Amino acid sequence: MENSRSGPTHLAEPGRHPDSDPSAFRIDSYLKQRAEFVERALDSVVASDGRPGAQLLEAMRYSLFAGGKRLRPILAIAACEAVGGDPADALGLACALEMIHTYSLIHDDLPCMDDDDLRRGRPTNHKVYGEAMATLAGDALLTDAFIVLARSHPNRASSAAVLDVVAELAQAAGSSGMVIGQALDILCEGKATDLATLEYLHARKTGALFLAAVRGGGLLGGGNPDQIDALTRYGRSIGLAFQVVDDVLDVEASADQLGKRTHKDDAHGKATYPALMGVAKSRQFARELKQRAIDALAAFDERARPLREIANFVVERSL
Ligand code: GRG
Repeated sequence: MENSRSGPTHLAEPGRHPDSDPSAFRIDSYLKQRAEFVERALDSVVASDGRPGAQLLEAMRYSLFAGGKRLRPILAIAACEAVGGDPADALGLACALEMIHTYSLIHDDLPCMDDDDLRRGRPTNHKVYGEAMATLAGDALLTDAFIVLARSHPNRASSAAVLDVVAELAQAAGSSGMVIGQALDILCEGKATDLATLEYLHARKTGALFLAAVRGGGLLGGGNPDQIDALTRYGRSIGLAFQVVDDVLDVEASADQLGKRTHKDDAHGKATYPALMGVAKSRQFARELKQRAIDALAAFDERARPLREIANFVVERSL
């Protein structure tokens, strides 16, 4: 009988993890190091092992290694470090978040959803592998994500805490999180939508994964209830700020810059922050949200510096 731990989803030994010398902190090198740390782990958990059906793994890896910013996994790791945990404690969650995020992008690009040809500067998954294989690659990434997380063994968290994080991630991804957000996005297309509805939609479609990242990272790092509460406030603000900036970039940036089609929100009749409050006010709102996120971390020490600087990165980014 096949070993239940074999296959492409076993989280291998993480290997050397990035060091954190607070005196030499630079956000760009922090983001690069943590992204590489996650990518090495992803390479081992979604690895082609020569079994029949290798094209499925190829399709999964095509989108997984297409050059994403790895923001959600980095947030999980940064939250874990902020409460005193080791980056490796959040590595299973980090991989799971990126796998779920990648599945959502593959499915979002399908002809039955946004029907996009370009993502992360490359042809979309279904353009290369066909709709059936792209759908299955997304399904497999979503499902395998939970194996990777459930099999992780953080040093500072109990099995019960890992189980809580599994449930929170499922909730963030499913019918009360990202999927309902996507459904609402489709249902609201072409209809008058007010700011409260837009915020409700985005808290689910994109915000829920950000929140699961920072809460999960904090829980796996052994954070106490006050710390998790603060991370929850940080996660809500940063998730919304990310989306406001995403809407602004869709209006202001070029397709070359973003590696995906732009101006599509308007073309699809979607409600956006720039459409409802204008670009300048949207940018101002994003900066207010950044400040709220940073204020939520007031009780944390220097170990929360990456989270504070990520808040700035999310709001000032250009891609
Ligand atoms: C199909 C269930 C299902 C959900 C799709 C997230 C989503 C829901 C659709 C993606 C559409 C979209 C562009 C949403 C805006 C926010 C977003 C997720 C942007 C892309 O995230 P980044 O900037 O991407 O983190 P990278 O490529 O850096 O990983």
